[in-house]
Amino acid sequence: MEETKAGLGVSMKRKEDPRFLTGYGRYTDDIEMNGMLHLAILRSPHAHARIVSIDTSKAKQLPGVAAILTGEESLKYTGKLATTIDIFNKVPEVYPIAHKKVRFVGEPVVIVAATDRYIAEDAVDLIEIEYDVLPSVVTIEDAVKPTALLYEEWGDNVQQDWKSNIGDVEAAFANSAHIFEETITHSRYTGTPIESRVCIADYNPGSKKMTVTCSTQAPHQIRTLIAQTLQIPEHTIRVIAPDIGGGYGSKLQADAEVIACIMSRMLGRPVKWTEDRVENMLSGMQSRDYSCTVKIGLDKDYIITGMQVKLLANIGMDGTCHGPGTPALLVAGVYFPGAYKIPVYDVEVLGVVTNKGPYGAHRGYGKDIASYPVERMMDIMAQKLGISPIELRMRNFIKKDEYPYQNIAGPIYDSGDYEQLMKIALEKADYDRLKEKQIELRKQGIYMGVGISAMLEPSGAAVFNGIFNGFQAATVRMTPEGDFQILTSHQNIGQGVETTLPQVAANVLGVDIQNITYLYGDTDVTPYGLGPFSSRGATFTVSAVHEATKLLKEKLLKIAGHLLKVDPGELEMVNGSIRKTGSLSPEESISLKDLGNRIHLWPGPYGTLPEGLDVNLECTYTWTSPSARWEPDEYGRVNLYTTHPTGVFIAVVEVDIKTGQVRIEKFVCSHDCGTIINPMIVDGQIEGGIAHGIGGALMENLEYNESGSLVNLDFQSYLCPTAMEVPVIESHHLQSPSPFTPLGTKGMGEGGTIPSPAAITNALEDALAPFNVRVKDLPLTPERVLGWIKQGERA
Ligand code: MCN
Repeated sequence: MEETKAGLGVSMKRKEDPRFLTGYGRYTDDIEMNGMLHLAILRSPHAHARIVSIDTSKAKQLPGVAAILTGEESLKYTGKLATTIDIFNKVPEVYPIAHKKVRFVGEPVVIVAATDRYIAEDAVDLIEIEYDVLPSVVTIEDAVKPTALLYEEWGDNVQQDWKSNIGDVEAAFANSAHIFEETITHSRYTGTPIESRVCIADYNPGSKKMTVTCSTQAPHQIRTLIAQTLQIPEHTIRVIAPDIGGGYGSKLQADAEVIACIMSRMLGRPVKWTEDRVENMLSGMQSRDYSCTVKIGLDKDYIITGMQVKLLANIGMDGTCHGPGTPALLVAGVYFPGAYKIPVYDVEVLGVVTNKGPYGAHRGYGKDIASYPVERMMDIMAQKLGISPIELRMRNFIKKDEYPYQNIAGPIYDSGDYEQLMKIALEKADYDRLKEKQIELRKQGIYMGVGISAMLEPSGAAVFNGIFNGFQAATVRMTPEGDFQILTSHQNIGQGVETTLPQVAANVLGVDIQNITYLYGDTDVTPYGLGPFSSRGATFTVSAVHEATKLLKEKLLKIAGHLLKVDPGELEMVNGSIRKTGSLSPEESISLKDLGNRIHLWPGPYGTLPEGLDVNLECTYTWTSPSARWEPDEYGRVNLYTTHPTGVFIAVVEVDIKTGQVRIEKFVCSHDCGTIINPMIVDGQIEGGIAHGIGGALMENLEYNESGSLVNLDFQSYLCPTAMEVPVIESHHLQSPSPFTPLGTKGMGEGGTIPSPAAITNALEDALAPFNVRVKDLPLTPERVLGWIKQGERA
């Protein structure tokens, strides 16, 4: 039976937008409950210190204070924080509330519950704590020396140390015509969702059930983590996630959420915790912050002979329990080869703990780490060889007919065509004209540059909680009125799934998406699943919805065939009806409304349904990745991602050499995420992703001082890009369907962020070529740019 294509490839306006744009979005903080208490968290002012004593007596006297809990006292109610992801790393013993020792400025030390937030904050001010301050470990160098140990039992500060080598890299370098080596660094930055984290925990002492309403990307993950941390049965916890104001990976953890549960269980009352912006900056998920040494050999034709990478990352006080951070380094470790054919590969990944804040997911999750150093190297090598960076990339790209392609480190790339993407991007950006214009402008003292970066976005990952989880379930049901509901665990975090998932079902059912509702955000209602991270939606969730809808359609056709006395194989579903293919006769057609109504409310005739067919109009399908593989192959390699979108991004910048100001004139990208469901949403995702990349490249930087205090804690000192800094972004699409998903779709929500810092940096070096500028660090602030112009350090 032919499926209609009505739902796919159509730029439908987002169904969810009217409620967001008119102020009717309902967020956790909008919820008030009878008898609800409010939490304030006393956080450590020191990066590293022993807790000597805590005196809460004065705070307890304050009218309105209901309870005060220290870390030591909390051990009656909680175990250590459960691990979000645990692969090839040490797991520290960290608790929701610190006891004995604090390890970062902002770590929770004492919790106050009071009748309102003001009283709770006043009580926090009355708590007296004596600390024995310890030397702080702030930089990678401090950690390696080591200046002090964060977890004494480890004997060092290394949380992750992973190596892999395939082939003899030294021999490859010995036989190379050219060898290049650079150390490339990236600053620390964070996701900054508009809505910070909020949680209401409501323990019912009668039913012994905990209802947790919170701003999370992944309700089921949070439920599992809370159950494991509090060591209570998971079925006694219900997690509800209302509308959420962005996630970007920073809403996957359960730490303060666990604290809210402890307080509610202690008090038998609902409690609310609303994170303020300072708390979000201090203890939200931080990312990047690495130094990466890349060595690449080329033969006489500039073909890569081998690659060696040593990645050293500052993962703060923890990268496994507060958030799923540390394994991002492993993702980088296997994806440095990127868009290129690398015959010999040697990689070492080292993640060291320091007294900076927790390390977690942030749009890109290690694929950005893999991209930036290598895409910078491509330009640096081309500059040094005096050849075009386009030519160098074209010679080394994986070719279209080589897919599915196994990257030397293990991942299996599904499909793509980098050469074509490069041609499209160059043509659409009018590259040759831009380079001519660059020469003309330089004569006028205007420094414009063009930078290229190839994009690879592994999407659809399959790991959580130390286990392989390569599946996603979806339920699709028909209502008595003949409309449809889709249920999955995939949270709407602003990426448009209330529209695109109905489009996927509409494509199978041939109905309008207005007749299909997407339900999510309640663990008591939806099937178990991991939610949106690693852009797994268009890989896992879309595939599960597609298959579940097909099952339901098959059932509906069988029932309709029975009613109409027509073989189901001769029926079609069009415009809200099932009819004999091509027939206009009312006797040979039944509307979905009539069908749904009769089956649900008027079941009489269905006693005569064919054997084996029930009247339950609800189908669930669990889709499993056909390519993700947890068992290592003979070289110890695994394949954790299912699909691999590709692209070529071109940034055009202008640099004011008097002020050092970098202005991005435009971004042009060619992009391939396989079959596109909604081109308008995909374009919006690319734009949002590029805005994130612009932030990291130009302005966002979590600045820690020598004693480990974060100094820029608000949006006046921590700058995020606004409409002023985000230029016109043009996206052009190629569609190489993935052979690993039923519709050929690939996830793409992080793809804008991954390549843009390298495109911008390459453009800046191109603009400032006459000054021999070599970029040393991000972000590209005016002060730094002016310094580099003065130094002119390009070798
Ligand atoms: N899509 C499509 N066709 C494709 C691929 C995707 O139409 N071939 C659509 C999808 O159906 C979905 C959107 O594009 O509506 C993004 O899909 P996908 O790439 O599958 O990503 P997820 O749904 O898994 O969302 C997660 C992803 C990630 S990992 C981060 S981080 C992120 C992001 O999406 N955070 C976001 N986009 C965000 N957008 C907003 N507004 N806010 C965030 O916090």
